[in-house]
Amino acid sequence: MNVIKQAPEIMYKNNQFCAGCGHGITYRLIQEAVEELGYKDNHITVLGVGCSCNLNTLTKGDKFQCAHGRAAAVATGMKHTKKDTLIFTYQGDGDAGVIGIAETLNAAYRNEKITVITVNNSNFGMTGGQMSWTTLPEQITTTTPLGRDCAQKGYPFHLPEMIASQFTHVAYVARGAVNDSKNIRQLKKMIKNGLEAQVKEEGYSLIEVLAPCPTNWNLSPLQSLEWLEENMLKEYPIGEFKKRGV
Ligand SMILES: Cc1ncc(C[n+]2csc(CCOP(=O)(O)OP(=O)(O)O)c2C)c(N)n1
Ligand code: SF4
Repeated sequence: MNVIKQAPEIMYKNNQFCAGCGHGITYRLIQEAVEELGYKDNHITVLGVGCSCNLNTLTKGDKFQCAHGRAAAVATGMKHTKKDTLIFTYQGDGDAGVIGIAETLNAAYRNEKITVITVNNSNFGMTGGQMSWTTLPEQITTTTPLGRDCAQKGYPFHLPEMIASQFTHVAYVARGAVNDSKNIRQLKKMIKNGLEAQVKEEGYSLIEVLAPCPTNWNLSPLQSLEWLEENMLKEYPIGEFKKRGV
């Protein structure tokens, strides 16, 4: 039988994500883009803390596990010493936004030639589904059991829009989603664009990925995709907020 398509060589075939989790498909797209750009043996995944840590057992490629929130600073240091290596962070929304916002913004402000990839599943997945800045209004989490009351607990946070509007010199900013095949194909292009912007030394790039977390949403994998489409896509529109070369 002819092989039409297979997982990137540098991925292990097993993973430790929950059924229906969006992390696995996201990281597969990243690794496909890395291989297509010719960086299979010359890249470093800079890992945040959260369910993203499961990548420690998912990829054979080089990776570095940071303290919570510090990935953009670590990636910056790496890039300054290894200019020819493709260096990207892989972080949750809690990691890149809530706890790591200083690092994420400082790297964008300086237009560091790194790529930040952050998975927005609207909660702190690894620690049991607590509220994140990205939690939707009225969304039930373990720390908002009656639903997020924004007047008391703040409003949803839009990281790509913030970076693109405040740091207009950065190279590329986008938000994609993994809820259906059309969006998955579009996300792959976004990820490749962001990584290519780094390869061509255009500057900082950031891609946010809307992804399901069935375990903490208390939904089945299928219901999670529907919930993402009906709720998250409205609050967090997908698209390119800073295109390359503009
Ligand atoms: C300094 C510090 N504070 C808190 C924690 C606990 N902690 C571990 S993962 C996590 C949240 C991760 O959420 P997110 O970044 O959204 O990733 P997800 O697990 O949802 O993919 C927290 C608060 C920690 N490890 N270190
Ligand atoms: S808790 Fe959520 S984010 Fe973490 S592996 Fe499970 S589904 Fe994925």
